[in-house]
Amino acid sequence: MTDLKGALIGCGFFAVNQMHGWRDAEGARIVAICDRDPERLKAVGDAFGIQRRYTSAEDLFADGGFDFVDIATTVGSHRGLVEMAARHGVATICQKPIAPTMEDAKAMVSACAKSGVAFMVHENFRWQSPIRAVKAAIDSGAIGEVFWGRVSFRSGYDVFSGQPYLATGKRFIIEDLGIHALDVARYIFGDATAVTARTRRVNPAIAGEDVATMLLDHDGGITSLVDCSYATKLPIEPFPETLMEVDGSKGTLRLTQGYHLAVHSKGATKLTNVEPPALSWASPPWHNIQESVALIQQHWIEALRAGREPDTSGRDNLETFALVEASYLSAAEGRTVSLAEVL
Ligand code: NAD
Ligand code: 89Y
Repeated sequence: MTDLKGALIGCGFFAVNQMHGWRDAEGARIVAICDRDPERLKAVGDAFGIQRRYTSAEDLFADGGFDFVDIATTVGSHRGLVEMAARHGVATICQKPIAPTMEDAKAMVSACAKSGVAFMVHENFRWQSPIRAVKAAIDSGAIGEVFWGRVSFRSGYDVFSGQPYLATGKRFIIEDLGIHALDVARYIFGDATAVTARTRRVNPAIAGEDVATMLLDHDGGITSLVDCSYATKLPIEPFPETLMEVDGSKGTLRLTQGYHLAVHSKGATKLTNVEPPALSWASPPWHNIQESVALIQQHWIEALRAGREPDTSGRDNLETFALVEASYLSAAEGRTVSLAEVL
């Protein structure tokens, strides 16, 4: 079977991981790249040997010659670029967060649906192998019926040096990182119906909130706590590990720092090391995230070939983005917000 051909827009900080992932992927390759910054375009083009280079997305789509586009720009450009791809009938992947507002996010999903093109949000944390291991342990029935859970990401890592824009936005941790933890909560515990959130800014040098705590009511009656912080200085820095606690009717599960998974059931505890492999191009401590980039890309290739909706399709991601919107609204108004209010 011939490889799917892809184009990547946005050759910045994170796109390098995506380019590595595509280089290793089976069944797809990147044939063209685009960035409005000529220096970034050259750096990525030279590093990955891509000859077709564009500083304008319009020109890229006008020339065509690819089956899908991978949009790795920051949030402000997502809607315009996804709608452009839909107009050209090109299947689309877009980085998280899908959009700055729910109105934009819905318009993007609708544009792709109207054009009949596949649309996936690059929501990769649920593809991390430790998170997959948690899901597999729950699905095995070992801890029985789940009634409570926690998804926790607490760190003091300096994310601002690599991603300076994170320090300047009115919104920070929920939109940037909490969005992943909220998606993991949906993936593990099911869709949520309501959120109660509290936020706080500890670091005076940034504009947005760097601490958030969210209480979720899930459809099936599970209660979960999703908490994230970039103001937490621990003796051993855990970035970028997502930790989990799950209580079930027959046992418990704990994913603790250092990628240790403990499943306690029937009076015995099974300990497993679920550290993801460091791929050849990995740069620890990012290897956890980097592996999930490769896995979500492989999922996209399989879904596109099979004509199946990807797990983190735009449609699915509206539910995750609704949790972001509901969390900000809840924190601003000091009340519980029903997801129906923001969807
Ligand atoms: P960045 O600012 O380093 O890179 C973005 C690039 O896009 C820049 O080079 C910019 O010139 C280019 N660009 C912007 N608008 C464009 C347009 N209209 N046409 C062509 N080029 C354009 O940003 P980043 O840190 O690489 O983040 C990109 C996205 O990736 C963000 O949405 C961020 O949230 C996301 N991200 C995801 C993960 C993850 O694990 N999924 C991790 C980090 C960042
Ligand atoms: O942008 C963020 C993401 O998606 O994963 C980690 C990150 O790079 C910094 O919070």
